[in-house]
Amino acid sequence: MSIVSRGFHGRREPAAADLPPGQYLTRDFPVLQAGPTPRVDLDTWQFTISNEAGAKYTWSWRELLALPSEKTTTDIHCVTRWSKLGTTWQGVSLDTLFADVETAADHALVHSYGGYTTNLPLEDLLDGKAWIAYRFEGEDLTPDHGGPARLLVPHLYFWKSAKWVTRIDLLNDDEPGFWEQLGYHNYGDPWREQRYTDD
Ligand SMILES: Nc1nc2c(c(=O)[nH]1)N[C@H]1C(S)=C(S)[C@@H](COP(=O)(O)O)O[C@H]1N2
Ligand SMILES: [Mo]
Repeated sequence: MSIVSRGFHGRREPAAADLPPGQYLTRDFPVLQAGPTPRVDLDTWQFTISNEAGAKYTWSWRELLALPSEKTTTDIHCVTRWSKLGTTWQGVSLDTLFADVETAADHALVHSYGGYTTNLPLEDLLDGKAWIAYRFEGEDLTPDHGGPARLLVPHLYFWKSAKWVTRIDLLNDDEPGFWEQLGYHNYGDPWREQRYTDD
């Protein structure tokens, strides 16, 4: 009998159908990032949406926490081929943050503290598909996983889920982010195995 129960966190046993092509299952939570973990002070933390006309919508940490939050349980898929099933997050839906934002733009470029960027279509941030997440498995999100708050867009490869998120620029013309400039796919759908530019 094993002392460590596989069902310890209440996760279901995975079915092969839960894994996108070329992915393997992991139960750890690897830390992947291009640079050091930035130190982000909650007193000066800001999240801003900037529309294509330059209008800015900004929230302080206190204002973010005052917004209605959601809990979501979802699978995440890293382009380096690990997938983690049934992860539970809490945060604010981008639908809530975009409620009063005036825009006709189609593209978003997400910016993080530390300079990381990633791009995606604005529609992939809306309709219940993305969150600014600040809790993971019932605990405050740790700095190595993007705390105090990260973007969570689980239907795309996990590099789109920018850690230490601070700004989303809405753009009329698409602009590639950090990994997208370095040869990763512009969209990154794990189910279509869109890893690299020409996939
Ligand atoms: N700011 C920032 N966000 C980032 C990254 C990064 O380097 N910097 N790496 C991305 C990549 S490639 C992955 S797989 C996930 C990893 O998140 P984790 O370290 O919490 O597992 O963060 C994504 N978000
Ligand atoms: Mo990644």
